[in-house]
Amino acid sequence: MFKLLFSSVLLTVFLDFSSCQIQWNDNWAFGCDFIGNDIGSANVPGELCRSRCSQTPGCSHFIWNNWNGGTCWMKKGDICKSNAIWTGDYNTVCGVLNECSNFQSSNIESLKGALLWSDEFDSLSNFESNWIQETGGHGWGNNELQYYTNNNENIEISNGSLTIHTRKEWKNNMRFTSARLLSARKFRYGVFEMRAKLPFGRGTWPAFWLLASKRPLDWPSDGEMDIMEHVGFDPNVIHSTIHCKTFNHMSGTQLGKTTRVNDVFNQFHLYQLYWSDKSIRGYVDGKQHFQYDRPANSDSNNWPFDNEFDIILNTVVGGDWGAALGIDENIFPQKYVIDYVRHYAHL
Ligand SMILES: [Ca+2]
Repeated sequence: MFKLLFSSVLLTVFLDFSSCQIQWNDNWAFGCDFIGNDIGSANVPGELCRSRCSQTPGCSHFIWNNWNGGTCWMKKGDICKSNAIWTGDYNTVCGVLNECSNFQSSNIESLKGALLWSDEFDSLSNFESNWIQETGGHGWGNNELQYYTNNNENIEISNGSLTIHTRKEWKNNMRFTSARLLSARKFRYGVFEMRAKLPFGRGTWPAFWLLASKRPLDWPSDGEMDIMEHVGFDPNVIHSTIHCKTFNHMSGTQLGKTTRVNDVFNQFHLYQLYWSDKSIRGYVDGKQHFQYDRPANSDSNNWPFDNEFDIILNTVVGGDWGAALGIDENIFPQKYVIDYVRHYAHL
């Protein structure tokens, strides 16, 4: 959820043009050219390009068909959608993260153990004991534009669901109101699952994430695991990301993946995370799209993920990432409808 400096994030795709197979160097592709393959059809109507992408030296034969401040979308052969990192040098292009090729997906159901905790959102008293309703409007480290309240107008428990209502209304000098829920319980490891429908529109930024419980928090060193983030200007694209001292967006090194989902607004989808002392894996609807394994030389810089974490549910309005393409003020009010949040042991 902490996002800064997205204007400097680029994706470049390296391809072996002779076979149209990606040559992988660890998680990064290399071999930069793409000749004789028509990828024009990969362009998704209505998505955005950033001219700078197509100007990257040495990589003129591909099309940047989407740039959204951290994610590009390209579809050809085994290439899917990926986060990418720009090293800061226009002449030093990076690569598409190894997402589809050579990716050994695991079955989340086979990794689920006993159900340890859940909130099915069918009881107001359970809800009130399970969640801390964080309030305030100080921008939350991201220049966010909402004031979080604990009012019924922003938080509703009804029909077995939690709804976070995000509204266009002034509150304590902030232009919007919304809600942010912090789990009362602390978690270490397991399988986390949320079934939800997301708010719609440019400027919204709903999330389901885990943040280190430690206070005072030393971010990013204490760690963050974003199970689901969605920015309204890039509809139906789900981001799963980890941050720690070694890998975080402050230095452009955060590790994450994205996946395109059919209609996150009107349909419930499952957003899932597997977290053990060896691996962190992100899933949507049971399909894995992200993995970060404990490094062989793990330390607190690259693996702060043995401590307790809190679950956070919230909808941001604006923010450095969410408002990267402005805010459509005509979309409000918006709903983030959550059927349940569950925590299982992991196998
Ligand atoms: Ca429910």
